[in-house]
Amino acid sequence: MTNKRVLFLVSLWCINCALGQAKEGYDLWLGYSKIQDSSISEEYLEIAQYVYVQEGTAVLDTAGEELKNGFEKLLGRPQDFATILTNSNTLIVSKRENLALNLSDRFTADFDEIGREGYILKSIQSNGNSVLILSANEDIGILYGVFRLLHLMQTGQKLSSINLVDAPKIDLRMLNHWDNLDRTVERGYAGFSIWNWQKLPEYIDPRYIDYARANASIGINAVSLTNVNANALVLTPMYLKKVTTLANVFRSYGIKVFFTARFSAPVEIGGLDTADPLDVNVQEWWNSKAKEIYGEIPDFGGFLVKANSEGQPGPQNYDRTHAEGANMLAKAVKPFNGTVIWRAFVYSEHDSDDRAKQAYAEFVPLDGKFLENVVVQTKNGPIDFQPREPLHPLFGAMPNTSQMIEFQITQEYLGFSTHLVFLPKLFEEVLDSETYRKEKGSTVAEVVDGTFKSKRITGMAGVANIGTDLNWTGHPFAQANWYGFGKLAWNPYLSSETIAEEWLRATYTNNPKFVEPIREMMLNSREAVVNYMNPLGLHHIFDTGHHYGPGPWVSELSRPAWNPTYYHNADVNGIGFDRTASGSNAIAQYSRTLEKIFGNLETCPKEYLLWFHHLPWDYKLKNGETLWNEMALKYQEGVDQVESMITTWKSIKPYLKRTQYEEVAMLLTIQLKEAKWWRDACLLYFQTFSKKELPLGVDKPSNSLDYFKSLKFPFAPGTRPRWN
Ligand code: BDP
Repeated sequence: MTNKRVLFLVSLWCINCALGQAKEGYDLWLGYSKIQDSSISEEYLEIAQYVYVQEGTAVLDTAGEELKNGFEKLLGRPQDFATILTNSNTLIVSKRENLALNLSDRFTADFDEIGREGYILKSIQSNGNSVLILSANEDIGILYGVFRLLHLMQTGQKLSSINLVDAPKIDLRMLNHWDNLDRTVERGYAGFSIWNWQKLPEYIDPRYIDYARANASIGINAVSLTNVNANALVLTPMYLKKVTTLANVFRSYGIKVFFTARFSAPVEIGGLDTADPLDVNVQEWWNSKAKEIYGEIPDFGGFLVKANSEGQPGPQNYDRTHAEGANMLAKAVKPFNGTVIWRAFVYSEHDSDDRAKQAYAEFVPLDGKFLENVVVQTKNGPIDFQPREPLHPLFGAMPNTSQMIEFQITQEYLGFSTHLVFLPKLFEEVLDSETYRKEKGSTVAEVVDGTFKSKRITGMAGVANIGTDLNWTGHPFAQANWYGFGKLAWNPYLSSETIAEEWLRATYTNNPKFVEPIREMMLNSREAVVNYMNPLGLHHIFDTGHHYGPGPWVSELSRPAWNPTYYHNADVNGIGFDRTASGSNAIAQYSRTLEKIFGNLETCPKEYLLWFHHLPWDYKLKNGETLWNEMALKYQEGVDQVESMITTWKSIKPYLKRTQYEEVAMLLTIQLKEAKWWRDACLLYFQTFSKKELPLGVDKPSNSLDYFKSLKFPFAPGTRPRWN
């Protein structure tokens, strides 16, 4: 072959590659590739000889279109949709009120159970025909049911004997975008914001529709569009028009729009000289702002507010409480059924008390003081979305307040969009955690879904990992975190294993030779990242500002709580944050049972050891290792786990397209490099205190501590300029 020809072929291959890659991942879990197993598609065709879909409202029409599109792709040919019921095998997609009486009466109990958003999917026999019924009380239930049906088909499930009744356990299932109006995304690692503010309201990017579809398919019913470090401009008429357009797009998918309200907006854009929540002019300003918004968006969800934390303005600027601030906004949106989501992620850099204690100290005294349409949104752990944290002590500690949980789907502290980390494993661990606020029924999931104490509003929010990247989330496996978040918000008792399996099958293939090993790899990936970043309860030892990579040595920032050294407290005597009675006594914020468990070295889970205790380097763990050795071995284990992820990924190469395979293979290479970086940098640094050799089995560091300290990343993505 001539050189020219080789060159030509190579470039052709590259172009093909690029084209393949360009599209890879955009469809998320909704690719609906044609069912290969003909016995399965024949079953589906047999069941749905006719399809009757109720039409007539925006949401029902969306459901019909989704069904058509899904059927066509999965079955490989367009399906006839009948407008009248026929006497043959039929799929009936119809609301309860539109079903024949004999059918709707048959399922009365189910209909009573599924509420506004649930659905039933049942296969029955009627006049010698088999009828598959998808029904719901409301339009949105039909849409959710359609997505479920398509998912079942996509994953090859039998429908002939299906008997399914499903409804969400949580009311507000919400994404929080930390998107700025200039389209940068705070802690975003997947490109720019998908909200094209400049071209809105006239230009409706088709992405908005695809985004809404994806969300509806996993039950997400609310989105907050803007960064919690808010810009008041979103409240101005120009931006409200843009928001209105988005709300109009999302409405057909059952999604409500919220945005963040900057507490000082009355001053910044309203011309007032105060934002004091007890000032009548301020109250009136917000009342009329709410009226203006609801005039444009009658189903506007409400405001999400970060106040008096990390420099954001809030009621405390005027010596008012969080409740007074939240209630003022709540009164403004109340006439329109709006909700105020008030964040409990509150700490002051001027407060020298343990940062882990500040939210509880601030909010518990306010229990019962918030108006009915206020929900307090609490992060899963008391510090800040670390690879592992114990549950936040606020869960179950505010029985008279609606309280929702906030997870972070974007991987600020878990390897950005480079590391493969399956977060539902983390979410599940938190949701399953016992608060012990009652004898039974007080896990975090039970607090969040209102089992613990019934609440006016229940909710779960996830900080979105979505951006303009072609595959939406940067890392293709980060899509699983968006997917899994939605699934758990719908049902917080689902297992991460089920979620991983569902996602893999919908996204890649049903082939068990692929699904089984990769499911295991996903399930282990979260523990791997904990091991190579923050083992044994270490936390917040990230490099400052951007949080990219290790920075346990950072100590020079002006406030103690901004410095990693504050969190690990390493010295020649040992390491860890003493949060027992001899230290900050943060354990006293938990129930008595948890206080005892965490406070006692005999019972404190190894995973939280250094979160709650400061221990000598040669402290003996239950497995016989010294603390120093165990820490070093854990760092090594994390690296080994990434090595074995790579081996697993190599083994499934035959089941994927080359581009799909290569993309993850390349990312795993970076993940391994960074896992080693974490191990080496942290161990070298902690070794300056422990003064001990690395135990057998731990690789020698590849570089010096000075080298690791010298690394600087001024352009790390997602950075927030002023805060660490
Ligand atoms: C931290 C982020 C910061 C956010 C803050 C928050 O580093 O960018 O503004 O949380 O949740 O995780 O308000």
